[in-house]
Amino acid sequence: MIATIDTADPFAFAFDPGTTALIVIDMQRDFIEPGGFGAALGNDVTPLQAIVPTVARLISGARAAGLPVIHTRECHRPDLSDCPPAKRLRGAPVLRIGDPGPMGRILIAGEPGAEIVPALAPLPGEIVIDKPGKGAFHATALSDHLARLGIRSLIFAGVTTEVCVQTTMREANDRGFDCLLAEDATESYFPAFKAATLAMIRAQGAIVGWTAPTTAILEALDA
Ligand code: TIU
Repeated sequence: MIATIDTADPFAFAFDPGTTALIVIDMQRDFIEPGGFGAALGNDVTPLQAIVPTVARLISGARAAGLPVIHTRECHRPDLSDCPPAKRLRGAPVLRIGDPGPMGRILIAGEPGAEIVPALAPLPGEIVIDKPGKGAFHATALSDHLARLGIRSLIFAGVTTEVCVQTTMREANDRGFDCLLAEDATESYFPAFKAATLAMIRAQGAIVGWTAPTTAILEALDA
C-alpha cells in the first residue's frame, strides 16, 4: 500500500512503507554532548541535544509501522587505519580524532563518545553502520543491507544536516533511492546551513529529495 505525505516539500512524497527504511545519522555523544568531537571543533552542541525527543518519536513510529531502523555512527578503528590523515589533521580542533577526551578517544569505535545517545539506543537486531566518512555509503555495507531488505525509499534523521545527513542523502539519491528528510529531526551547529540544506535538497523539483515535519511522517506511517 502506498502512503503519501501531501504536505512534503517541494511536492507530495509517496512511498511504500514495505520498502522504506529510516536511517538515523550519527546521533552520537561525540556530536551531541559537551567534550566530544563536535565541541572540539568549536561548536555549541545544545541545539543538537534539543532534537533528541523528536528523533525518538520518529524512531518509535517507524518501529511501530514495521520499517527497518538503521543507525549510523561516524567513527574510526582504534589504530586509525581507516582515518585519512587529511581528515585527522584538518584545521585546529581542541582535540583531534583519536585523541583522549572526557568521553574516551575522540570518534573511535568502542569509546563512550562514539556511542549513540542512550535515549536513541538501537534495539537488538537493528542495523548499526560504523562509517569512516561523512556519507554512510562510502566504505560500508549499507548498500548491501538495503538491497537485501528490498528498500527503495529512505527517511532520514540525525546530525548534522549539512554534513553527514546531506552527504548520505546525496549518495542515496545517486543510487536511486527516493529520499525524505525529517525537517525537525535533523540539526546543524549552524542554523543558516540547516536552512540552506533543506532548501537545496528540495530545489529544482526535489533534485536531492523531499523534506517534511516529523508529525506528517508519523501520520502517514500511522494511516
Ligand atoms: N562537523 C559536523 O558538522 N559534522 C560531522 O563532522 N559529522 C556529522 O555530521 N555526523
